[in-house]
Amino acid sequence: MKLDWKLFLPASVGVLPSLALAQQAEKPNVIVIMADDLGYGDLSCNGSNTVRTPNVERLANSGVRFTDAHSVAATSTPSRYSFLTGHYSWRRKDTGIAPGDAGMIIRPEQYTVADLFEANGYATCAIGKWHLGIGDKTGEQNWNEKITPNLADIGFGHSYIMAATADRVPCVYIENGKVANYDASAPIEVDYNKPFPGIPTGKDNPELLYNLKPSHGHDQAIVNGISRIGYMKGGGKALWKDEFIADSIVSHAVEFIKLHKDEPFFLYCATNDIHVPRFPHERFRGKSGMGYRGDAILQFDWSVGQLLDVLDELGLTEKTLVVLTSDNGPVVDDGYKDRAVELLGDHRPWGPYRGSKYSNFEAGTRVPFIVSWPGKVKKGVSSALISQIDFLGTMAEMLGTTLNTEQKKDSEGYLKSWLGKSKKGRDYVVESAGALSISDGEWKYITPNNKRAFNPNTSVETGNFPSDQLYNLKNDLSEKNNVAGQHPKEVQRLKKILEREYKNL
Ligand code: NG6
Ligand code: CA
Repeated sequence: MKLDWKLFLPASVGVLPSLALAQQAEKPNVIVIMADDLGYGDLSCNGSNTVRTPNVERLANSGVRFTDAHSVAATSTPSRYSFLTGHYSWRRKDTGIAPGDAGMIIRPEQYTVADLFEANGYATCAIGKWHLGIGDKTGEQNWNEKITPNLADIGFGHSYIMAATADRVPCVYIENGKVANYDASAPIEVDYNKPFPGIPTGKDNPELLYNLKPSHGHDQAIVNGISRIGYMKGGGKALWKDEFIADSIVSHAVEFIKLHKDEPFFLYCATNDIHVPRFPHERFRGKSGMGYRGDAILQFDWSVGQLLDVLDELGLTEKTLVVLTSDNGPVVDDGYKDRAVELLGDHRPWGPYRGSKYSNFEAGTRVPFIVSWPGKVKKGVSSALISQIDFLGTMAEMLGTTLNTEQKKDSEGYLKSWLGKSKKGRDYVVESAGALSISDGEWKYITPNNKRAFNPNTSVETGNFPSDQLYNLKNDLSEKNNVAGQHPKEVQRLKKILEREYKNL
């Protein structure tokens, strides 16, 4: 049963379309293409000349490409939580990188952007990487039956998802709460604590890893000749094959679009690319010259092209707002020996920025961001400071729906900026990667902490430091000079805003 979030709110604060807004409201189809770990510099439209992404370029040419857009966090679960709910993930302790058997993190009573679209008469759908848990309690799902609560309880009328990531069990797709292609002859069991007796693992049976071997971690369950995080038993014909994941996601997305071509729809299409294990289809292999990481970028670009093609084919391009972004910054070695480091050459996944995924430095959260809506956007490049936290608020603004304080919490409407009609974005963005940081576009402040500054496995500069860090992004884009000592007033000013945000004032 879908719990009604309205029941948890005082009677006076339901969704009320404001009259003035409702009159201007428009209901384009909305497609979000959420890439995984795709860096700002992984796209040719963002200036890379070491990789070609023509389909993303095609989207950028029909829309606004942002140069200062941010995810809320530098890893997937907290980033996506904020994107879909408009609440800062750092307000909750349980939004860290989720295991594949995590219980549903967004609870049915919480308002989501899918609820917003559903309430506005949209057909809603989530396809691909989820990573926000499913079922009531961590570790207690019965993967052989319908799992509840599931995405239908938070506004997604249809869903076809991977529970977490491709490197985490269970390695099956879940369609509307049930394992897709379920194979009754191979019941599924998942355990994140101990191996199943008699079932090989990457650690004990490296000879079975015929597709990819781990470089660090990822030595537990073996599926499709690749070892993963977590233990798993069974699955049979429901188990995915990594080389077909992009095709599966695209074909389900295209099917949804075709089915709902005559009504407004919201499609959250979260690609598996370019997260590890990178194991693209053979038609992309060897095509980038950078190994599977680069090939996965080409596969991502192809996926984008497929979605744009079907919109063209159905005459929906002008009626569809597309947002393309990434959940966090890039990482080169994220745990598999896929030769990404060796073959990187001159490619700079992080673009001109310092850091990467997991990092408080800019590249952790300064993500690719394109908004296209032909005829409605002012095409071009925008340096407006924007954040994914505002997706909910901005869509509500577009639809003419007034959200109450609890629903939108941290999310504001920036429709004019998102459509390229205003150069002005947010006054500041708040980001998290272990520590909290804040940037107003010129000054960036990172809170002190005692965590490690460098991860030797991933070669990530985390941006952690035991005292205040302040960078001037206008003349030090790559955050080389900590000027906190020279500018105590700026430090105090940004600290104050952060404290105010933290207390939610
Ligand atoms: C890390 C994994 C990494 C990736 C990440 C989540 C290891 C050693 N590393 O713990 O491979 O899965 O979690 O990435 O296990 S994210 O993009 O989904 O946040
Ligand atoms: Ca990610």
